[in-house]
Amino acid sequence: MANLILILGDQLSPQLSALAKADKHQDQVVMAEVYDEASYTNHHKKKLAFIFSAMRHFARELEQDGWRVHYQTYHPDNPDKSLEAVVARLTKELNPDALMTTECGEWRLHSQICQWHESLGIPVVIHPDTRFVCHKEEFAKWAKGRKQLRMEFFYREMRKKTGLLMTPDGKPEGEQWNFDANNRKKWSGKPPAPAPFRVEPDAITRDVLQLVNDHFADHFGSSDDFHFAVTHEQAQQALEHFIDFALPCFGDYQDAMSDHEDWLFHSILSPYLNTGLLDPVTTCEAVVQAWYSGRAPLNAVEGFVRQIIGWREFVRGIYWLLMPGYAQENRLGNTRALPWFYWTGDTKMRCLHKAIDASARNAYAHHIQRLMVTGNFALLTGIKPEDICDWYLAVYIDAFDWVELPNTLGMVMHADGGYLGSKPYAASGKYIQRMSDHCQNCHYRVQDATGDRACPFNALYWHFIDRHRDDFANNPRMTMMYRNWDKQPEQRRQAIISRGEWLLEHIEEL
Ligand code: FAD
Ligand code: DLZ
Repeated sequence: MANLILILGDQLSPQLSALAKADKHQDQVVMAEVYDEASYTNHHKKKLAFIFSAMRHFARELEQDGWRVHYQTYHPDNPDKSLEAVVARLTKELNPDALMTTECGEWRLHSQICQWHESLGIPVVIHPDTRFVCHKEEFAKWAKGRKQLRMEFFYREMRKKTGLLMTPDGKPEGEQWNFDANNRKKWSGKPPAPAPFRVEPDAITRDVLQLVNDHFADHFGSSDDFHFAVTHEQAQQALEHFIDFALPCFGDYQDAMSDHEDWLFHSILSPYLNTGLLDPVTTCEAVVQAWYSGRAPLNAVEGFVRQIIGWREFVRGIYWLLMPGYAQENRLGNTRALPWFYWTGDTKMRCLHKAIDASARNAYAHHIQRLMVTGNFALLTGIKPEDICDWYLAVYIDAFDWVELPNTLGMVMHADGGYLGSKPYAASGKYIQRMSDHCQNCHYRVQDATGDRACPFNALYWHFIDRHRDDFANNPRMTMMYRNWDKQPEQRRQAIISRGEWLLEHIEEL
């Protein structure tokens, strides 16, 4: 036997570099559902079901394509509880020349795999992950010597590199790089939001759902009504569904939130992009084609492309540039534990209840719910970065450390001192009122900052601004906030701070 080819649960791409280098007539693929990967966080039940089912479907596709695949299905009594144990046993049994794999998407496992040659006693060859536009080294080169890293400038480089939305003479289509200013409409129910793409579970997915319910019953969320794609073909259909039904309004309502609709006009493609069921560049190409053929406006198409070749690549670059130290960052010195209602949704704050409830049912909440509701509350109340990062890693179907950590620790918590955002995304209840209809159905009154029924976001916002004066008062993008705060009569400021103190002391009761 020649080599073992290890494929991880988020590496389900036929073009995976480790496969491209392998010989299907000699080498043997290894895939394994293992306890260690299934339990490093309290993964949502739907996330576990999605990954296991997609892994099983991919293993079957590889076999149909002529590969020999050793596949371990999950069972709590399996003696091999880690990927290393599975590979070690096969190394003893099959005596391969080497283990080949593609670089892993997170530091935890990557640093383990880098040591495996010692325990296995054979070479471990790690191929680069070619499923991203920007390689790690290229990002490091781009970042070198820059005082500040800004997504917008990185994004322009990626537009030039891919040619996406570029004219033949090298200019951005529409004569603008970024149409974000057009993407901030409130949604009032019209046009109606499309139903999300659905796949009814087949026999493999039904088996996996049973397994998850039997062995991971204590994990977060519900496995009911599982409807995610689990194959490349289905993921491609999900992309087409998005282009046909949601993309035309994606830009306009990208920042909107609704009391009645979980998915709005979002693509719900992140689980497929992050596990290899969809390729990011071909996905963007299909979306750009919709603009060229007049099926979607430029603000929607540019906004979508920016999220993928801009934000998605940018956060990955930052992750690999700054790990492992990045995960320890806590520049705002937060110490508060995550309130229990993040796990139950049991809070009178309507926007938080809705975002957490959707997360528990769907293993999904859209970006603005993550950033401006659950994220904003964690920022304002000073939750420990490790607690809130672990929550996001657990509850979302698309959550993998390389993308979750920079978004949470950097973009939301500003715990990295500003790598991901030039100012914290802190907002009062006014923002939530402007972008949603949650406040109409809330126990609290968004127009009030003090009093028992005042929206907690209001006093917490000013409390945050006040207590972090040393951190932000010199930030030019925050000057206006400090000016507004300092203009308030002393008595009012005192009342708001007292309300803020009370809220922080009674956080579990909100
Ligand atoms: P759409 O709104 O349709 O956007 C299209 C695509 O753009 C997404 O599928 C995604 O691939 C990409 N994208 C958009 N924004 C970002 C971003 N900020 N970073 C990276 N990619 C982006 N995304 C993840 O894929 N995994 C995570 O674990 C994750 N954790 C997050 C945690 C927090 C606190 C925040 C604020 C954002 C997080 N995001 C994460 C980014 C974003 O919220 C999700 O990618 C998006 O909500 C997925 O839904 P969608 O596919 O419908 O996205
Ligand atoms: C997330 C995940 C889960 C839940 N289970 C497995 C598994 O059993 N086997 C596996 O190979 N991969 C799994 N994964 C994905 C890995 O944790 C993933 O490769 C890392 O998070 C790196 O991004």
